[in-house]
Amino acid sequence: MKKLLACMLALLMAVALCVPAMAADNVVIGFAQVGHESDWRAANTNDYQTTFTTENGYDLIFVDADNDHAAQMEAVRSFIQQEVDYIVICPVQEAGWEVVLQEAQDAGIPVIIADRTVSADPSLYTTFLGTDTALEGETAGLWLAEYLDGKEANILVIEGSVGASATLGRTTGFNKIAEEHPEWKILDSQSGDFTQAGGQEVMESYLKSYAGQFNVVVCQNDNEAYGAMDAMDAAGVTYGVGGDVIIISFDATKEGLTRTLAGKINCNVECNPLQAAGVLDIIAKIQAGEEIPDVTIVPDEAFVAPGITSALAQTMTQELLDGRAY
Ligand code: GZL
Repeated sequence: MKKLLACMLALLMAVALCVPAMAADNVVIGFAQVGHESDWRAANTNDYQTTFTTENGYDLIFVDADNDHAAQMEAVRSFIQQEVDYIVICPVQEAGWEVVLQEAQDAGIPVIIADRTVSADPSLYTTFLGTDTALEGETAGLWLAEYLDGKEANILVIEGSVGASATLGRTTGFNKIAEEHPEWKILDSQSGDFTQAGGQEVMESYLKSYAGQFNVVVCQNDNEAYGAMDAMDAAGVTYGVGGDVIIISFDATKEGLTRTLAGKINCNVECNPLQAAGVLDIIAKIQAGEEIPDVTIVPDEAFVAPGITSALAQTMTQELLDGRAY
């Protein structure tokens, strides 16, 4: 009998060691991430996973929705069933969130919308933390106006994922400035889905339809810019400082700024992915019963290639690049 009890105890201990520890008093967070479409997203995911650790008193239940809105709503419903303490959503798309946010609210679970916005009424979620993508789009437009100084622009746009607030914001912001410039023409604007493959595919199509007709390509993230560069390289079209085509990109990731420093990207508008600390601060305040803001905007800046001076952006240097956190 004693031997049997000893074996059972050893077995129980072995099982306990295999199951990742979810300490009883840790704060449990359900995190519904957009997917893994870009370098920016990888940096954003890593930031959450290295911030909300068990050692820091959190248990992060992470779901990668692979750019699928339905999968993301399913993840949120699973968090509700698991009775997590908080839900954080980086929404794939802006629309279609009313019902599931109401379910989370009915379950008494605070929801933090992060990175991208939703069109649902703000009363349906606790707070938003992210960047101002419309301002990012405006900054890109204002820089182009400064750089062209009255010259004509025939512009091709490679948009981000359809329906994503980052796409909608950057497009609205850039177009607001473009409308002030009758010497500019936006020839086309299609989605590259925030991926390198998407950027290459759209650029290949543009090179067929608009060969020799354009002098500016606006890529709504760095990965699309890399794809566009691949397509232009294959077609023998020059770009960047001293090239025939001006490239504007968004995100200012390490690779994006490396290519900006190399003069391949003329202007790169930052979108800061390091947002987990801000979300943690909000959760800590809620835990402590403190007031929290309805909206927290993570600040951005812009960068330009060497040889370009701008009142709107920093000129890239190796020192600046070495100091970048992502
Ligand atoms: C912007 C973010 C966007 C990035 C892309 O806030 O949602 O999604 O610009 C990413 O790189 O895919």
